[in-house]
Amino acid sequence: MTQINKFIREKLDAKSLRLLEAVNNPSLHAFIEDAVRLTEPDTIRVFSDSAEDIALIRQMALNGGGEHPLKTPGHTYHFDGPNDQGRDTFSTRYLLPKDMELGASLNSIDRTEGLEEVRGFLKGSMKGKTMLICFWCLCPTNSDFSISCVQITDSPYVAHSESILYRPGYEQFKKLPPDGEFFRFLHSEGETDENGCSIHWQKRRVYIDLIADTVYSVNTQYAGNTVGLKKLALRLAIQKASKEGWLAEHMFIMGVRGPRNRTTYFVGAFPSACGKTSTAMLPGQTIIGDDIAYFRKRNGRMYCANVEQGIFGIICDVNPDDDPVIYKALVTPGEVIFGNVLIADGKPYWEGMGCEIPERGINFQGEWYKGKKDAEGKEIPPSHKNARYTIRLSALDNLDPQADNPEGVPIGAVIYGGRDSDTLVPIEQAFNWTEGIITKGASIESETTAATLGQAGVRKFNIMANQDFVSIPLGRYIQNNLDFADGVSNPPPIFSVNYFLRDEKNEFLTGKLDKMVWLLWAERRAHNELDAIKTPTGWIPRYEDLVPLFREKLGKTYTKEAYQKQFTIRVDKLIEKFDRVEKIYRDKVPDTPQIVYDTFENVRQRLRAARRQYGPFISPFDLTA
Ligand code: GTP
Ligand code: SPV
Ligand code: MN
Repeated sequence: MTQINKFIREKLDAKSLRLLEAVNNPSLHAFIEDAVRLTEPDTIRVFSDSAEDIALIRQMALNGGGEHPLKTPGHTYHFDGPNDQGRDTFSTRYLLPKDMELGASLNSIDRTEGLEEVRGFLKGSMKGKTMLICFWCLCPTNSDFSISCVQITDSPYVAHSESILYRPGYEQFKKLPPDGEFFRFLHSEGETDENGCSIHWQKRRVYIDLIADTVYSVNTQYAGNTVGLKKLALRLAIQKASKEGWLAEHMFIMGVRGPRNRTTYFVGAFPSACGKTSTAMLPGQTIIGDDIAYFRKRNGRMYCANVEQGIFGIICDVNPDDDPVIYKALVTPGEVIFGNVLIADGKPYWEGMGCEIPERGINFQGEWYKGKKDAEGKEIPPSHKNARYTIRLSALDNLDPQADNPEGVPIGAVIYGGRDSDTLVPIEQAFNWTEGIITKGASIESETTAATLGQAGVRKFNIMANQDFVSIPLGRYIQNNLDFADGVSNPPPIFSVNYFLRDEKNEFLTGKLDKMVWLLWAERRAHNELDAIKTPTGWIPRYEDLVPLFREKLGKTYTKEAYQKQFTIRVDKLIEKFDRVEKIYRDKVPDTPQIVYDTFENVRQRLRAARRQYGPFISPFDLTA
């Protein structure tokens, strides 16, 4: 039994003391002691994995801890302040020691200076409050994927979110050797206003200490800035993975159903608010995860596991037609947290839900009525574009039976997507792993969304859709992805997808459920069951292979005109894209592997040759001929 320092003991109830004493880990105790001295809570509560403790966290969230009940049993709602509605990529920084180099494209601050600043903001931040200490696990427990974590927070909402999103980790933590590695998260919402929202959002900081596996987060509540195990842990995991030879990715994992009841596991990376959840929740398929995946190699095969056990998903345009599976889960009794939606009469409402929205209610900025304007004269929407729900995967009908397998599942195909209005076709298969990683993953550009603070709709480079979370030099990150296929006898095919292509009238060229057809086509390609059309940048579907999929799976007639518009190769746009991306590597990524430049040049040469033969727009029908 570990001796707990007297000044901490005095703040603990008997059960919490017992739980802490049972963990024999000096660095855990040192981390807690430091956090207590720094934030000065009145009381401290420690939670185990028991159902009783998990229920208590939820109860604390409802007793003034950031959540309120709704009419549907199990449903609650939470608001983040008007200036705290997305990830703050500006104030999220790596604490950079003097001898570490991350390159110009990663946001950092000198470690000594940053620690002083963030710890200054945390000083005394829990006075008069209860500190919660929770233990969770990234990925299934008892697996080579598992990483133990401790979260310290003064927000029961944050702890409750984690209890939904992550596997309990107290028992596993007890089994860690005394010098075992674990991730540490310290969060304080700071002072809050009458609505329970952080007042000092201008002093919001999320600082990542890579050498101590610790993340500090202060004066914020939005889960992307506070829930340690989500994107804060992803940043720590990418560095750990790089040292140990595995990968940590911003990816969903799903089972795609092929012919003869076959299941092929797909992983897919899309920037925030660009389609991971909507893809993983496609009707008729099964979900394993929707946001973060770890990859490991075993016996010449690639495996992946879901880091989470829940979804923190966007609740905008979720309706019975476009997202039937998600919609059903959100109107069924059970544990759901609704964040930043409109509340009226004890019910949640959001934009694009497919029914009438009340003209009054409360939302993220307080009382709301239709036509209400903000300080800048802009009309306030009823629910925020980045409003979110938090739900356990076990509440869904479409959970894959392998979701909690500690071995993970074999990776059958990889897809990379982005919000691209004018360049990429809806789906294309790369010629091989190396070209796929470089021309699909490492070349993603995507228009920004409400998931991060700042202007939306700006085209931005986003390597593997993981740009915001990469914590190693980008060149090394690409090399790690390339090397991951070493020793793999048959690496999975890599595809690019684009759900956001528009026509000259700015209308989307594809419907929201069309992605099912692209995936089912890719599933057959992964098993070498269909031929495809060769373009300068990869393989695209033949018209005749898509027609039956549209008819059988979506009950739609797929016209030649639609196909031609969607799959026309926009040669000049593609050349411009690779020019833009190459410039970023040349200007900002000094450790870019030479093969990246060579591949860009090869692909551009193929594009130029095709332009000479066919002109700047190539119809897919011309290529078949
Ligand atoms: P994060 O949770 O932020 O990582 O996002 P995500 O990648 O899981 O994004 P999600 O699937 O929730 O989609 C985000 C937005 O894209 C939603 O508002 C969807 O309605 C919209 N969306 C998804 N698929 C399509 C599509 O095929 N077409 C169009 N036009 N919009 C789509
Ligand atoms: C994202 O922004 O990619 C999300 C939501 O998945 S957050 O929790 O903010 O990271
Ligand atoms: Mn995400």
